Amino acid sequence: MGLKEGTRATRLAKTAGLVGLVGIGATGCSTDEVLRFGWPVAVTPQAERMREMWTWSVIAALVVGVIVWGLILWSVAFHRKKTEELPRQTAYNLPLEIVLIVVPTVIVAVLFYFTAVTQNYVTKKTGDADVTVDVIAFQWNWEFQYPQHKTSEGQVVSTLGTSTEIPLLVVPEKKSIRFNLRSTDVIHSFFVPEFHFKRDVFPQPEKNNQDNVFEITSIDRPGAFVGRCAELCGSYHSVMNFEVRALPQADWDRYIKLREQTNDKTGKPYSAAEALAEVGCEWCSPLATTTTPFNTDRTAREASGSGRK
Ligand SMILES: [Cu+2]
Repeated sequence: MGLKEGTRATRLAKTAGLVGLVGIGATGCSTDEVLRFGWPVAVTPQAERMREMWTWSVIAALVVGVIVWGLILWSVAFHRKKTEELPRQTAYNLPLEIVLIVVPTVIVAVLFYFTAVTQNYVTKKTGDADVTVDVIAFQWNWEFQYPQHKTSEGQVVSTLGTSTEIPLLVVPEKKSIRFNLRSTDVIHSFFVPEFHFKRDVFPQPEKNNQDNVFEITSIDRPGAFVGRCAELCGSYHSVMNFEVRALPQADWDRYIKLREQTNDKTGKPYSAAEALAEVGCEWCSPLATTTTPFNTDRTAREASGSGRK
């Protein structure tokens, strides 16, 4: 490489570095945000493990990407056709070919190992979670039943969404929760972005040989999070939303106790909204606030999720 080519390479590297820095700086993202590569902040240990796996996978992909882009740019910049003479040929280069087989195989094996380990952790079931929620999905809404709790009328405590009211999935923070999923019609999908997890909700899961149970070991902080149906399920799929309210332990205890009692004002068991209003923490609004049928505004959702840290 001549002197002229050397200075040209330095200049090219400097420009590329500058463009990269400006590019990253212009996004206005914090280091933490950059390392999440677009994912929301995790609120369960399972979600955090998946986020770590995601971050390292993207870094591995970027390392491979940078090497490939570098080689392409290097060839484009310094190995353009100069003469009619054929450049040195490297076909049938056995050591090189071995490297090109071994390196990708190692990369795939490492990714496979960490995927399997993470997946086993995320789908692990203990069978003795603190709280059990039966999730019933139907066109186009959700019902959340708490089989461990009965109302004053002897029925299972349940929260049912309607065409005018988005259902609230109220759960305690820092407790393990078991979700049993079931659909009464077509296939839906239970998705809370902050859990980094979705699971299809099948009709007759036993008959369809589907694992309809998953557990989270904790929701790490109190907060309000949005939930969605993530499987196209018909005309009003896009409005099939719910919201999660993770309550501090004392608030949860009061909430679930209220739901087992009769509301003197109505003469009926407390509804989810009535019980939440009675518990009265200012951030856990008794009605859906961030999920309205056609509101897809992501900033509104984040404002709610960061309501309390
Ligand atoms: Cu659905």
